[in-house]
Amino acid sequence: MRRKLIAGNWKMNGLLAEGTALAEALVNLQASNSVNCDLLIAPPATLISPLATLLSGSGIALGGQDCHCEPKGAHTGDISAAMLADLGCRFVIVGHSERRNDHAESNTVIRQKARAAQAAGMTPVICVGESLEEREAGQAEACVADQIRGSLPDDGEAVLAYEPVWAIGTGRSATPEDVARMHEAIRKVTGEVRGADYAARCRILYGGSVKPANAGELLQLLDVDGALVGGASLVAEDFWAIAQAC
Ligand code: G2H
Repeated sequence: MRRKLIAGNWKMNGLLAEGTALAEALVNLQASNSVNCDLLIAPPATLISPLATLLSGSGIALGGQDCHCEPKGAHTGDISAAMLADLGCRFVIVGHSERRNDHAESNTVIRQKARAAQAAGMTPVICVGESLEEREAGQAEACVADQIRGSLPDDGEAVLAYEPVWAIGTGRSATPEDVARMHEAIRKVTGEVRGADYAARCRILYGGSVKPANAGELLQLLDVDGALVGGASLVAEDFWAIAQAC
């Protein structure tokens, strides 16, 4: 049985005061309500240390939004997986489409980052998803299958996140039928790459304009094991409502 994971990807949002206030609001919500899922927050790197203190003992896990593939060295501006783990991160997002596009990250680099995360004792959340052009050309499943074959490590734990690029931050979520079909395809490819046992236990999240209004119908789909939430994770009550939809 796969326990659902609701992950908040804060992206490049949150100065110290607002980020800590948001985390405090979530801790307070969690203290007075229970949810039937695991919770994860991936704040900007500048907020990881203060949030590690705030979230300590809360049951809300902390994650990074990216890591370098090398363990250390001359990589100005980058953060290693070990640095994230050292601050208490248990997860790190790799291969988000904003990184693939803004930083020209290839599947090969994303796999190296995922391996670096595993070596540091964290679980990578590996993002995949097709562009609008690829979907309109009927290439969505082939594109996502290529991304999985190219970026999923050969062993070790990983979470997968299907995020169709055209649904990210646009307010336009994929339909439940689109999501159900793609998640089934992702589990099939994962089985081809890693075997049936691993595919059966691998959590596959959906991301792309998840909000309280659509979380219920997405999260009840058979192969949807949680959500990677961007914009709605910046409002404590909305993030909480999505978690309560599990
Ligand atoms: C997709 C998602 C979180 P949003 O990027 O990773 O963001 O929910 O704002 O579409």
